[in-house]
Amino acid sequence: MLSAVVTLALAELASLFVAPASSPLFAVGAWIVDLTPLGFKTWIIGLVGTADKLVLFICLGVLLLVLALVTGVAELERPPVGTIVLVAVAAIGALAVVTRPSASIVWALPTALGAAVGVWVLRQSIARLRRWRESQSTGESAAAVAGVDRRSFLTFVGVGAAAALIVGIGSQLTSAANSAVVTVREALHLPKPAVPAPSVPAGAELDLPGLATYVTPNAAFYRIDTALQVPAVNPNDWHLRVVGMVDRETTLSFAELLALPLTEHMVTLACVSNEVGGDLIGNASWLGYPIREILKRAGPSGDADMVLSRSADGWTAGTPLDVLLDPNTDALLAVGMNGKPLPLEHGFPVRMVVPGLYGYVSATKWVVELKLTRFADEMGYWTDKGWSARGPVKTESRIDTPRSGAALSPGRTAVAGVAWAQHTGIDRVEVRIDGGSWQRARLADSASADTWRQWVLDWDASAGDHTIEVRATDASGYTQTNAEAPPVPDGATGWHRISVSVS
Ligand SMILES: Nc1nc2c(c(=O)[nH]1)N[C@H]1C(S)=C(S)[C@@H](COP(=O)(O)O)O[C@H]1N2
Ligand SMILES: [Mo]
Repeated sequence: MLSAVVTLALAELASLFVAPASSPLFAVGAWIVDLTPLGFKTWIIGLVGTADKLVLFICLGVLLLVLALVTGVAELERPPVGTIVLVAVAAIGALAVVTRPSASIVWALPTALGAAVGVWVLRQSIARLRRWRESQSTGESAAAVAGVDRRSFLTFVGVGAAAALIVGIGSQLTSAANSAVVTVREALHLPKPAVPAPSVPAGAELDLPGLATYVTPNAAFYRIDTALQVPAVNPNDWHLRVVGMVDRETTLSFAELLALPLTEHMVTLACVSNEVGGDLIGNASWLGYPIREILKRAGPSGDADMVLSRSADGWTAGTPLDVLLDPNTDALLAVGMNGKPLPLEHGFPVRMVVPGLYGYVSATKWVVELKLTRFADEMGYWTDKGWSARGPVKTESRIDTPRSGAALSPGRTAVAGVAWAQHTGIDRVEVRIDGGSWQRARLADSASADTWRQWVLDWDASAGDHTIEVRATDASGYTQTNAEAPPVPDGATGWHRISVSVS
């Protein structure tokens, strides 16, 4: 176990100097995610939700512990089998690293260095263990020698483990907190928008306890992505390439992007994986440049119907070209979120935000390439994994307060929540108690049709157990269906329903 920890710690340390993504632990994690059959992945995520990455690393840790035990016992009983096992496991790690998107062969160095020292530690500690065992079994020179050999082994292991843990944890903290990108982000001043967002009407925020705030603070904004390590993209090195079916390929640097007249626009972003009543949705003000203007510079071919956007870590989304070119849709290449540069986990330095489409087909974080292509020719990351190629956001509503299962006192109770139909707008929200008649809730204001709206209904709660249901109707006249569908393949449907007891 000591040599396993030493191997990993040194690989972490070396990866700070080579590339953050050259850490074998994270590369193997990403590999496992890629190789896990879809059905199993969906089942696990259904069980543990957004704790999936934590669960992955715990499983990886247990697997490594078992492999380490095998290595140690094998080296003690049948040398050099342990060494061979360690080198083989490290070789798998190195292979995982060099097959990551945009990896180079140099990325294998941290794993190789870690494994080399790991093997040395393995042999040293096993030699000491063996000496201790032999001095015990021969018994001739009495307990004194055995005591010396025992101390020699335990000191080596103890000091080695402490050093490895300090190096490993220190490297992790360094890569997380002290990375150049964090520093650059903190020093960054975003320009004022040339087209500021219309001020949020005072009536947009009902300010009720338990109700999601109209604007979601950055720190509370849901996060969904496939990145085990947040990609570190330095804005000074960032370029967006527009390629594929275009008249002329173009590139844009971060400085060029910031010099353009930026627009600010409030958009509610939603995840297709959101269950009815779920919280994978948030509303923020985004600062950015219209994607349509960037595309126009490159001159998209009339035959193209999709933009395949790609992130620094190789993730892709396929967005309908007509949505991106629509002059009435503020699809942005965003640099700011609620007045701050994008947080690292939300796509720093640049991401896409497209009103009306689920994130998996539109909201590429750490975006570095837009490729004009056709739905018939290419597909985004989730499209061959059971999700549909197109993902317009479905009209939905959610009850935030009271919470399901709440114990209430009789009398006036605010039933409140949010409803959304991005880019169409919410027209009406209705609530019914115990399957009775639908009652119209009071709608709060909103900045535009691209955001959710809060709603509230005053309910005179009587003693007993009650069911509360909600449904929304959007500006196109469509009323939410009660037919229940799971998130796969294009978003959940059904009415959000909660139970409360009043006494
Ligand atoms: N690079 C990258 N961008 C991505 C994803 C991803 O996995 N990788 N996930 C998408 C999905 S599925 C959603 S719902 C949104 C979530 O954005 P957020 O994490 O900022 O809330 O990001 C999108 N952009
Ligand atoms: Mo998503």
